[in-house]
Amino acid sequence: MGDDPASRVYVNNKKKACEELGIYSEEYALSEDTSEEELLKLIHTLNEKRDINGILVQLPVPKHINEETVINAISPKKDVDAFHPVNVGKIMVGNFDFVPCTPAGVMELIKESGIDVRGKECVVVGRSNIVGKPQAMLLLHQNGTVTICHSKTKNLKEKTKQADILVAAVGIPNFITGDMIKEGAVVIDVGINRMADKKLVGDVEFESAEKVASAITPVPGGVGPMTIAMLMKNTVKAAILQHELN
Ligand code: L34
Repeated sequence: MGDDPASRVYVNNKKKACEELGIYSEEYALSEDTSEEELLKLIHTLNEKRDINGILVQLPVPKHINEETVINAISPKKDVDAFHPVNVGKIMVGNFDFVPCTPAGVMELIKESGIDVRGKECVVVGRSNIVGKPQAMLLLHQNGTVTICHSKTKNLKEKTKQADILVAAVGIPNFITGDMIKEGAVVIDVGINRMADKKLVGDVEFESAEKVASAITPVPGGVGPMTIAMLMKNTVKAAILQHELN
């Protein structure tokens, strides 16, 4: 909804990924002033449509829309973002169908890099419902020792310095600097901050961080594309599950 330029880029990337994979997709670009009622009506229609297996409302939504109401309206079976409370609960329990795309992408990067999470000190900076909280849970499921830090955390540097695996998801450009990172740590940068000159910058100051990290993700070209890959994975899974259930 609306015309957030970042959302435009992300949604276009998602549509492109669908095309490349042969996943049928529909976009409903609703104007900024669309009512919540209208949005909910559309979601209900899509919930019932048999040829639609996944539904995603790109966030953020305009201020007059209650994000929670919208998320709750999506059928948990089609909730490829895994934002619905039913899916959030399943993630907490550890028996889940869908994994939220960004944290799932982070886990995939860790796995593909041959990094074992078991017993490692994992520090997640940021506690959003979309990234920080589910990220901590996924790391915990892999037997990491997880600390969640946020804006009220005291002595943040002391905490981040402990991390074998550091995930930055605060949304503040260059917030994590090299001096906050332990030698040899794995640093994963979830932040995508658009600077005045249009340049994309992560939450990690790459130049100082790469000198101490054993592995680090860039922005752009790091977690962002993984988010999209995981959305595709969830969508295929949704289709399989729905065909088995129907
Ligand atoms: N409902 N809302 C819902 N689901 C999501 O999973 C998202 N998210 C976040 C914002 N709102 C959402 C995304 O899709 C962030 N996000 C996202 C998706 C794709 C990319 C970044 C964030 C991405 O493609 N990043 C590219 C560069 C993009 C650019 O040029 O701006 C990269 O290389 O990081």
